[in-house]
Amino acid sequence: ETWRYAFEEALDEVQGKFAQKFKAEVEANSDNEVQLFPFGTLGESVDIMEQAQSGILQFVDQSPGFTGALIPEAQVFFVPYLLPQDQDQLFSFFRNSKAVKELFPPLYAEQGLELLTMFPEGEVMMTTTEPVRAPADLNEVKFRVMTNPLIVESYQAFGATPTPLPWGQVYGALQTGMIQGQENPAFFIESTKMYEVTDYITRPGHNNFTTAVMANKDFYDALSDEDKQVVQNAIAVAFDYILEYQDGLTEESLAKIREAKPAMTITTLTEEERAPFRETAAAVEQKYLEIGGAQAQAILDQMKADLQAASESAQA
Ligand code: 6CS
Repeated sequence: ETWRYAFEEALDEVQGKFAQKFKAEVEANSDNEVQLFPFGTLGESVDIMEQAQSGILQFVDQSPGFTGALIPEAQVFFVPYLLPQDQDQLFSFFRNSKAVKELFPPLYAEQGLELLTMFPEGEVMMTTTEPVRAPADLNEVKFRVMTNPLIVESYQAFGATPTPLPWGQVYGALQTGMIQGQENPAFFIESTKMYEVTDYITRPGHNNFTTAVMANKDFYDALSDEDKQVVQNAIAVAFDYILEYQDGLTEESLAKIREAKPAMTITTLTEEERAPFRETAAAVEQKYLEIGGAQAQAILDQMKADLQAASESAQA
C-alpha cells in the first residue's frame, strides 16, 4: 500500500528529516510505500490537517501552534516558560510525558486522529525589525504568531500586537511591513531566510517549538497488528533520530545566519531582562485554564508533574 504523509516544513528541515526517517523505516520493514508531501505541495498547515482528518492523507505533522485551534487543550504549549530550556530535561519530558502519551491521545482521537508522537524542534527566538530587550520594545510591533488564541494572549501579555497568520504569508508580510516580527527556532529562521526581512534575533528563552505526528484514525485502526507495529517502530526510530539530529543544530544555524548576514544582531536576554516576560506566565496559564477546553486543568497538572519528573531525572 501507498501511505501519504504531509508535513509543515521542507524536506531538509526538522519535520522533513523526521518524515524521511519514518519513510525509510517503514519501507525497510514492510511492503508499504510512504509518499512525502513537504510544505507547500498540498497547502497550508490547516489544509493538510483537514486532508488527514478526511482520510485523503494517512499521516500528517501539524504543530500545536495550529492544532490548538482544533483541540484547545493543545494550546498548553504556548504558556511561556513552561517547557525547560535545558535540553536533557526537555528531551526526557518528551520521552516520558504521561500528558503526551496518555492524556492527549483521546483528545486527538475525538478529531479522528491517532496521535503517534510529539517532539521538540528547538528554542523559539524572536526575529524583528527593531531591537527587543524589554516588553516595551514590542509596543506597537505587529508580531506574527501561529493561529491559536493562547499564543495571541501570550504575545499580548508580552506587549506586542499579535497577528495570527499561516506560515506561507510570513515572509511577504515582513517584506511589505505588514508585520515587524515573528518567532521560530533558529534552524527555521535560517532555512527560510527570515534574516533577509528582519535585523534582530532575540532569545527570551520562553519556549521550545513543539510538533506532533498523527495518523488518520480510521486508517490506523484498520491496519493489521503487524502494520501497526511497523508504524510504531518507525515512529520510535524517527523520534530518537530527530533528537540526536538537533544536537548542536541551534548554534550551527545561528552561525550560518551570521555568515549570511554579518549585520544581524543576535541577543540572548539576561535573566534580569527575561524577568518581565516571565512574569506574564501566570496570567497566560490562567487564560489557558479558561480557554483550553474541558481537559485543560488535567493536562496542565499532568504536564507540570511530567516536567518535575524530567527535571529530577536529568539531575540524577
Ligand atoms: O511558524 C510556523 O508556522 C512554522 N514553524 C515551524 C518551525 N514549523 C512549521 C510551522 O508552520
